[in-house]
Amino acid sequence: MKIAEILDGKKIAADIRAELAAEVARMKQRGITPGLGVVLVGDDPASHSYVTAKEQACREIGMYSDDNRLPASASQQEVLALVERLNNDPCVHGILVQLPLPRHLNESEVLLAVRPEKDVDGFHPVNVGRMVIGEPAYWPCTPHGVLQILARSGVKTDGAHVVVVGRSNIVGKPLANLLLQKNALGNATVTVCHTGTRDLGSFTRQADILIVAAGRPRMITADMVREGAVVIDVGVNRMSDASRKSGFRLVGDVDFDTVRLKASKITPVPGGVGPMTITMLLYNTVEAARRLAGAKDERPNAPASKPAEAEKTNT
Ligand code: L34
Repeated sequence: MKIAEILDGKKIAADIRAELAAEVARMKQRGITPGLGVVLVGDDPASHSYVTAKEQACREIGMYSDDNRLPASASQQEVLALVERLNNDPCVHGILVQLPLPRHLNESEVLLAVRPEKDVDGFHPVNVGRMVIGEPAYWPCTPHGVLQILARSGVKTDGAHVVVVGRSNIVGKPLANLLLQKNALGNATVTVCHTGTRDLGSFTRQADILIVAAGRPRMITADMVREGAVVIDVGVNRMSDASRKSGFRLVGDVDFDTVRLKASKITPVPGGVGPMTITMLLYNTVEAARRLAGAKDERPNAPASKPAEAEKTNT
């Protein structure tokens, strides 16, 4: 039996971060230091560790990060006031509002308050809309990271049948849309499955590329995967484990030990999609800084709206 090749997200992330570090160094010579404004509300331990990792990654490539942590009791007004300050801070080119927000807060109102040209998560409806119609926009970090893993591992999406399990606004929906687009990273035939799908396995077994973002530990078992499929596991589930110092270990949505005997390529958890999510946030923020500094960008997914235009649409 052949064992799947591991798609090393950590290594691909390190390669992209090295490219970004060089770009940041060039920008600094022109007097621009790309800056990320961070908003973290509450004390969810996973969110804290992701945000800390994002800020550390910023510093490692020479970027500036403005760290803002509010207590779980923070009011909607406090969060909105913080977002507004970051909107108006010229040192901040991108804004990250880490999700989920505590339940008493109105998440969509907060996301709508972020100026679209600083919306490096790609969650503002203006960016979502632009992405869906194929206009230049900030692509959400996890979906973009998945596309980069595929592209940089030589996995062709063109003409492939990609089955996405999960329909969240931050992963499944945008990923399905990006994969549909007629460009080098897309042009796939896309099937989206979710908790309402009957006989999930009958769909997942048809996948050339199976991408799982359902948030259910080890839900994809070997019998649900076609021999030779490429499997991307977006799940990061914390399972309690008394033998670990942290008290938990990370488990994906894919049953790695059995699926790796069936797939041709597979991402591990940890060390797969997670590090790419962080990296694409840096990428989008460097991009935002270039744009806000007036640089023209020729890349296919470069955000095109001028700050003034984008501002109009945000009112
Ligand atoms: N606004 N909220 C906003 N943007 C995002 O892009 C996110 N996401 C998701 C949750 N909320 C968000 C993240 O940042 C998930 N996510 C994320 C980021 C990083 C990692 C996982 C999820 C990550 O680095 N995972 C590591 C293991 C980390 C650990 O040890 O806990 C990995 O190797 O998978």
